[in-house]
Amino acid sequence: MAQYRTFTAADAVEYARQHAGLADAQSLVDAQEVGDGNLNLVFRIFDRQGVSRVVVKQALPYVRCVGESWPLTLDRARLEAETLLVHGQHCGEHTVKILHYDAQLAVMVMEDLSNLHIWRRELVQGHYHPQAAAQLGRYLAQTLFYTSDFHQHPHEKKAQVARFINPQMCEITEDLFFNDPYQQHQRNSYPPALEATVAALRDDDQLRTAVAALKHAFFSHAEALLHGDIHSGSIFVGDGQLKAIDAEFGYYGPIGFDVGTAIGNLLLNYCGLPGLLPPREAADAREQRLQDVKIVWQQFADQFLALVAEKTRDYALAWPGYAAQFLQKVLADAIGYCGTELIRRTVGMAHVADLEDIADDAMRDACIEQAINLGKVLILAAHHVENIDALIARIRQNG
Ligand code: SR1
Ligand code: MG
Repeated sequence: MAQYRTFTAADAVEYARQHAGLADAQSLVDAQEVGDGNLNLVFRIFDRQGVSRVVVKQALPYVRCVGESWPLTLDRARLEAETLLVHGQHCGEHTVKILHYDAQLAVMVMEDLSNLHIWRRELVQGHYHPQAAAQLGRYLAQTLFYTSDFHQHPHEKKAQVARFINPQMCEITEDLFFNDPYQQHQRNSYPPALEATVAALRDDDQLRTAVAALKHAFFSHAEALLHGDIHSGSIFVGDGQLKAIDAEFGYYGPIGFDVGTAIGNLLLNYCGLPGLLPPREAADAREQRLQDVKIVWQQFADQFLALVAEKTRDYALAWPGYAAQFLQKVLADAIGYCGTELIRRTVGMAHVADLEDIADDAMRDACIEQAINLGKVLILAAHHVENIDALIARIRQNG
């Protein structure tokens, strides 16, 4: 069994030659490290013609963007590969293909997606991909239904919950989403001009109670195998396609967390657009984002309900009307988690280009403040929003 070592570019090429399953494996000659996320090494592997053929991703034993002072489990590579393999079984068209993985080396070989684009970069540049929202809704419905109690046998479900226990990665989310932004913490980072806005989060009793409930559900509601970090930087789009990547935060958690994270990142873009694009284009793109939010939810909910009607195996959960009631709870959860994503991406340590790329300081601060305030409104209103149209109306009122 190979012992862990950090890959060089040459190691990555050799590994891809051995494990990518390519008929012309020896034509792989070069690697470029392209990882721009917070955690891992990512190599694109090229053949003699300079064509990018596969991707080799390796987990480092620490958080890349911080360094060795923040150690992090290598088991996240296994969890990522296995989450993507399960999601690929249930929604192959929207999940990156894993060709090989090795838990000891914390490495995986994946299909090359360089014909597609990271969705966040497209949204920041004002490039619209009209198919993406519906496809994301489908990915969420398929992966979350088939791994839930609506479909899995109770014994199998419990075995899967155990297989995907992911304490260290969950702890990052538990801290970054639900703790840091609501206290003074050295990891936080936000414009000094917004000190009063951020201090108000710490002092808001109703908000803190609602955030506690969201964290409690994140700890304890093992509803389905989540992606766990399904933001627009974890999604490739283009050519009429959408593919989810980067599932190292995968675990059994509340379905609304994935739905809320996805919607939250569309709303981060919505908040940033006035600072990213000229006024007219920004206004049009903001309307598109609101439509995207609506489509993600509707596709998710319609397809989840259809799957329940057709394929639910559990006698009690198949009772007519139960699934609709459950989805009402998922909507409330999703709105709450969406709010926490808006706040943690603006006040906490991990920021997004949708706001950071705004060149004008005053405009950037104004957009960030809007995102914080919208996040707060959504967390507080989550249980009082009846349906997706009411959610869109709330967003319009507050943004
Ligand atoms: C320390 S990791 C910070 C963030 O980066 C990842 O992409 C996750 O979103 C995590 O919360
Ligand atoms: Mg990631």
